[in-house]
Parts: sequence; C-alpha cells; structure tokens
Amino acid sequence: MPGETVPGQYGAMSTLTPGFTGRRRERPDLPPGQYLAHDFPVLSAGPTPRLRTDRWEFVITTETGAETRWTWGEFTALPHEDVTVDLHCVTKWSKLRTGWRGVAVDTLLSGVDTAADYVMAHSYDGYTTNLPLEDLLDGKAWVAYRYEGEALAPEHGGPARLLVPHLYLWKSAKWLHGLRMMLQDEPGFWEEAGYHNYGDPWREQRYQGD
Ligand SMILES: Nc1nc2c(c(=O)[nH]1)N[C@H]1C(S)=C(S)[C@@H](COP(=O)(O)O)O[C@H]1N2
Ligand SMILES: [Mo]
Repeated sequence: MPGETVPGQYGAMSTLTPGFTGRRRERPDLPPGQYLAHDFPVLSAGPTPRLRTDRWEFVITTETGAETRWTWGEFTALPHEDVTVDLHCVTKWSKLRTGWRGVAVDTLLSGVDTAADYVMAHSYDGYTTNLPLEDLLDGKAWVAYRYEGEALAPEHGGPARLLVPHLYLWKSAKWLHGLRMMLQDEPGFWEEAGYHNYGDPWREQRYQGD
C-alpha cells in the first residue's frame, strides 16, 4: 500500500515503500533475525575462570607440533590495534559499535610457518571453536584484551579472547589459550552440538543445514 503509515522501529511513525520491509532498510547494519541489545549479555557454557596474567600464556601450535608461546608481558608488548566492531550473537542480540584493543591474528601468525587451512581456537575452560584460517587473517580477527578502554572483564573472556566480528559470537572464544593449526577441518564445542560450521550472521547460518 503506497504511502501506508506504520509504527516504526523506534515507535515513531514511518512510511513504507512497496517491496521493502521498513525494518531492514532502517537498519542495514543489523543482520536478518537480529535485534539491538544495549547491554552486553554474558553467555558462557560454564563458570567464569579467574585467570592470573602472571600464569597466562598464549600458544600457537602448527600441524607439525611446533609451538610459539607468549607470556602476558610479551603478548601485550606486541603491536596492537584499536577497533570498533559490531557483535552478532546466535541467540539474536546484536551490539553495534563496540570498542576493543587487541593484537591482530596476522601479527601473531607472522613468524609461524604453516600450510594449514583450518584453526581450532581453544580456551582455558575447555571450550573450542573451529574456523577457516583465512577468516582470521587480513585484519578480520584479533586476540582482544581491552574493551571500551578497560581491561577485558573475566565474564567477557579476560584476560584475552578471540574477536571474529564477521561471524556469530560463539566463534569469538573467551579465555583464549591458543590456536591450533589443522590440515583438515574439525568441529568445535558448539559446532559438534549442531551449530553451523561457519556461522555467517548475514546468511543466518545459525544451525547445521541453515
Ligand atoms: N571459552 C569460551 N568462549 C566462549 C563461550 C564459552 O562458553 N566459553 N561462549 C561463546 C558464546 S556461545 C557466545 S554467544 C559468546 C558470548 O560472549 P559474551 O559473554 O562476551 O557476550 O562467547 C563465546 N565464547
Ligand atoms: Mo552464543
């Protein structure tokens, strides 16, 4: 109905153009099926581990078993980036324009020799999630340790978490311990339980078969 007036997303009245759903045009930054969250929900499969930075380490393991390790001091001395990114959780909340400091995965992998195409992120709580290596490269992913100007809170994965904002947030492993290079893909914790193997929010890849 041309010129039909309907309640808009913010309660104001807006005009719909035929052929468009008003909501999607008003929020081109919100993937399908998502709503805006203004708080920062905490979603964890188990209790929050309390990790001491003086015992923390980050390790990259290649397919040959070669390991590269960083202590907290070494890790935080690496060149970092400050990024503003949108977060999309499979439980349908999105949080836009969140500010993080982290080390680009490119930086961590720069001295690592690997022929692998897949990565398993593994965390101090036993959580795992798998990703194609290329999704961690070219400035698309970070190991993040500050959120909105402060040390990353334990509930949100501190001391450091993986941040892969272009995929659903379950791919952003909290309490990150390391990355393991894999020649063949393997499912992580939620992927094993029926979540989509890749998890692109713009294609609504929530569960296997989506
Ligand atoms: N180590 C670990 N990382 C994890 C999880 C977890 O249980 N353990 N939950 C995942 C899920 S399902 C989501 S939606 C996000 C939630 O991050 P948040 O608690 O900071 O919002 O963390 C992801 N990373
Ligand atoms: Mo999640």
